[in-house]
Amino acid sequence: MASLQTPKIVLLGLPSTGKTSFLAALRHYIEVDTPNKKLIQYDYSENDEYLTKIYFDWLGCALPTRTPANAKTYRNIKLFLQHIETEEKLILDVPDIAGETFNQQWESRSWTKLYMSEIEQADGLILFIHSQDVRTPVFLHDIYALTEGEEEDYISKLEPWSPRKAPTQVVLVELLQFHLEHFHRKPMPVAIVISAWEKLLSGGTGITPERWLERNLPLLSQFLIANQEKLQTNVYGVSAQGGDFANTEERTKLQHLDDAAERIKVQVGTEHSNDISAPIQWLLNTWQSPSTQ
Ligand SMILES: Nc1nc2c(ncn2[C@@H]2O[C@H](COP(=O)(O)OP(=O)(O)OP(=O)(O)O)[C@@H](O)[C@H]2O)c(=O)[nH]1
Ligand SMILES: [Mg+2]
Repeated sequence: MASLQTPKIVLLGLPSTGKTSFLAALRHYIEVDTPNKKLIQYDYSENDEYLTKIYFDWLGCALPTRTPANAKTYRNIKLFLQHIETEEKLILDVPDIAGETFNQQWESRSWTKLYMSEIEQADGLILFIHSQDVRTPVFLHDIYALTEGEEEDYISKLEPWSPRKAPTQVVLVELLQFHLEHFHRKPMPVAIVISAWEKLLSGGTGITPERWLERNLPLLSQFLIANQEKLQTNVYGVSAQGGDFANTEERTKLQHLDDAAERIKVQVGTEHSNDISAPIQWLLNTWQSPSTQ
C-alpha cells in the first residue's frame, strides 16, 4: 500500500484528451505566484527536463506533442509539493502515459506489468475526457431512418464492429472497472476532468460539468452514481490551454494575455476559477478523510 507521504496520481484518458496539457498548466501553477495558491514546490522534479519542455510549448502556445505509446517511455514525473497552510509535504508521482496505452487496455483486455504496478501503488486517478471528442453510440433506428426503411440498404450500410469504434462511454466504464479490481483505496477517488472546457463556456450555455457528463456520457454518469460505495468522484470542467492553439486568432489572443495563468479556466459545479490544482487538492482531501482509509 502506498504511503500517505508519497501519494501517487495516475492520469487516465484516451488519446488526445488533454493529459499532457494539464501537466504543462500545472507546471505553470507551480512556477508562478497566483492568488490563493495552496501548493508550492519544495524541490525540483526528477523529470524536470521533460516538464520544462511541455511547459515551454504551452507558454508559447505550441500544440502539445503526442505522448509516445511505449511503456518504456513512461514519464515518471515526481512533483515535490508542500501545502502552504498545513506545511504538509507530499511527493506527487504523476506518470504522463500515452492515451494509446488505454486504447490497448480496452482492445486487448490486458495491461503491462509496469502499468499494473502503477495502479497497485496509486492513490487517486484523474480521468480525462475531451469535451469536443466524444464518440457517441449509433442507434439502429437512426440508420434505418437514413435508408428510408429499406432493410437491404440498411444491412449493407452496417460496418463490421471493431473495439476502436466503441462509444467513448462504453470504453471508459470498462477501463474504470479494470482499475477498480486492482485499486487499494476503497472507494477509489477519481477526479474527472472534461478538457477544452472554454468551448462550453464560450457557448454560453451555463452548463455545469456534471450536467455535461450526464447529457453526453449518460452510461458513464449512471455507472458513477450507481457505484458510489466503490468510486468517489468529482467532475471538473478544465481549459488548460484557454483556447485552440491551432486557431491563429485564438492563439494570438492567448499569447497577448499579461499573465499566462489567465488562460486556465476551471469550473466545479457553478464555481469558476483559474486553479488547475483543484482536482489534486480534492484528491488530497479524499486521502485525509477517514472514510477512504
Ligand atoms: N481548445 C482546447 N484544446 C485543448 C485544451 N487542452 C488540450 N487541448 C488539445 O487537445 C489535444 C490533445 O491534448 P494533449 O494534452 O496532447 O492530450 P494527451 O491526452 O496528452 O494526448 P496523448 O499524449 O496522445 O494521449 C491537443 O490538440 C491539444 O491542443 C484546451 O484547454 N482547449
Ligand atoms: Mg500526452
